Amino acid sequence: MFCYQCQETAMGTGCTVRGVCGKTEEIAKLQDLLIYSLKGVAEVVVANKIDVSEIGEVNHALINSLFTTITNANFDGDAIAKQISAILELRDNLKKKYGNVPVKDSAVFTVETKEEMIQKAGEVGVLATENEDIRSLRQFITYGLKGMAAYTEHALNIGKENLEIYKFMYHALAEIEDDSLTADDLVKLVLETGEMGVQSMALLDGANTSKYGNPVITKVNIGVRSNPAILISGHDLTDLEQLLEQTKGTGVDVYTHSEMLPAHYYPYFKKYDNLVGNYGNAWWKQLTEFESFNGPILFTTNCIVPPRKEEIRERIFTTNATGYPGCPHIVPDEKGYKDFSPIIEMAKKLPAPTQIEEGEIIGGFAHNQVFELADQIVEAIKTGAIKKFFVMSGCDGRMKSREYYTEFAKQLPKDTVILTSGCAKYRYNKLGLGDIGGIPRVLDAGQCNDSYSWAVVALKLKEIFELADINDLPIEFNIAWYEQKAVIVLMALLSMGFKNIHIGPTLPGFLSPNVVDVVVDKFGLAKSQTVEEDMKLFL
Ligand code: SF4
Ligand code: SF3
Repeated sequence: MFCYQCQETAMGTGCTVRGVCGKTEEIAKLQDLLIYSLKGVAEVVVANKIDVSEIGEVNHALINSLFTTITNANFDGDAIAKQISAILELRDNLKKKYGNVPVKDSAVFTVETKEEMIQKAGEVGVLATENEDIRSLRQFITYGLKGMAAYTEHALNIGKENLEIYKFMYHALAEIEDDSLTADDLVKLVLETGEMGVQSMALLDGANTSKYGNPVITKVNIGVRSNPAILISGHDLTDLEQLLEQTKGTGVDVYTHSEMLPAHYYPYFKKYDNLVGNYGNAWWKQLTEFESFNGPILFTTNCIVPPRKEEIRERIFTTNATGYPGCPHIVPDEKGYKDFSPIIEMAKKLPAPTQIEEGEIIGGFAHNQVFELADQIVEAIKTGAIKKFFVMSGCDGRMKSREYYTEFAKQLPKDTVILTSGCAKYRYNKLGLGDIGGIPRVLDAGQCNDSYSWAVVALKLKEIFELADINDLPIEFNIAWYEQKAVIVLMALLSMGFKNIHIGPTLPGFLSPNVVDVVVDKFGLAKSQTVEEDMKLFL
C-alpha cells in the first residue's frame, strides 16, 4: 500500500505497511481502486460529452465514493468492494447507453472478487505515476476533489445541487489521467479545483442556512444531564435533524461530538430540548470520551478512530460514507428516512453520560452574524482596539506538535482576534481568552466548510475599507490541516488570491519539493515554525 493523503502520514512521507490512521493494506488498496474506477466513469462521461443533468445516480455515486476514501471515514472493506462493483456497473451502463467507449484501462478493466480488486489496485495506486511532481499535483487535485465531494454530499442531503461541480469533477478526474498534461497544466487545474471548492462551500452554506437558518451567537453547554443519551459525530446536519425528531419525547438525550458542535448555532435546532450540549473534544480524543459517554454513538462522517475495545465498538453506528466492520450501517429508505430506532433502543438500556467537563463555550459567528456585528468590528479596527485577525481554521490531530496551536493562541496579544472553524478550534476554544469590547477573542464560525464564512467576511472588509488587494487586510492565516477537507479549504483560499498562508504542523507529504517551490513562489505558502518565531513574523 501507499498512502500520503493526510497530515499524519508515516514519517511525513507515506504509509506503506499500515496507515497511522489504522487503515489496513486491504482498505488502502480498495480505496485506490475505487478512485481508479471513478476515473473510468469520468473518461466515459467526458468522451461522450454527457450532460450531467441526465445522470443523477452516477453523480451521487461519484461524490459518495470520493467521500468514502477520505481519511478516517470508512474502514469497511466489504462495503468499499461493493461500491467498486456498483461504480463499474454504472460505468458500463453509461458505455452501453452513450456508445463511445474510451480506450483507457480505467474505462474498460473488469474485476469480480475482492481478491481481484486488491490485485488490480496494486497496478493503479498513487505510485503508478512515476514522475514525482506529476504524481504530487495529481494527488493534490484528487484530495481536493475528495473534500469537495464531502461538502457537495452534505448539500445534496438537504436537496441542493450545483451541476457545475459534478461536471468539473468528471473533467478533473479525466485530466488527472491524461499523460499529455504538463506540470503547469496541472497547477492550473489545482487553482480551478480551488475555485470549484469555493462553489461547493457556498452551496453547502446556502443549503444549511436555507434549511436551518443563519447561525447566531450561542452558548453551548459542555456538561451533562442524567438521562441516557446518544452522541452524534461528524458533519451531517440532516442526520442530526432526523435523530432529534426520532428521540423527541423518548427520554433519550442527544449530545454533539467534535465537528457536530456547530449544529447548536443554527436557530432550527434550538427547539429540541433534548439536544443537551457538546460532549468532549476533537475526533482524536474519541476513544476515551466514548468510554465515559456510556451511550451509543452515531458517525455521520469522518473522523472514526478504530475502536480497540469491543465494548466501545458495540455502541458505534455509521451512516452515509462512513463504515466500520461489525458496526451497524444505517441506510435511508427511498424517501431519505433513516430508522434510528436501534440506536435509541440501545441508549435506553445504557447509563447516562459521565460528566467530563462543565460550563459553556460560545460560537455561532458565521458570516451573517458577523455582518450584524460589522459596525462594532469596523469601529474596533479603526480605533486600534483590534489590531489583527488570525484565521486559525482547519483540523485537529493527535500529534504533540499541535500543542503549538494552543500556545500560539495563548501568546497572541490581547488586541487580536482568532477566527476559527473546523475541529482545529478545540486546541483553544476552552482557554477563556476573553473579549474586546464584547467581541469574543475566539470567533467560531462552525465546521471546516464554514471557513467559507471567513472568506466572505474578508471580502466584505475589503469592500468596507476600500482596499485594492485582499492581502492588505489585517488578517493572517495560520491554518492547521489534517485530512482532505482541509486540502480543499486551502485550495479555495489560494484560488481566491489569499497569499502568505501558513499551514502546519507540517507541510503536506504529498507535495514534492518542486511543487512546494511552486506554491511558495506563487502563493507565499509557508509552514508554521515555532510559536516565538511565528509571533515575531506575524506581528
Ligand atoms: Fe496514512 Fe493518512 Fe493515508 Fe491513513 S489516511 S494511510 S494515516 S496517509
Ligand atoms: Fe476534523 Fe476529521 Fe478535519 Fe471538518 S473531524 S475538520 S479532522
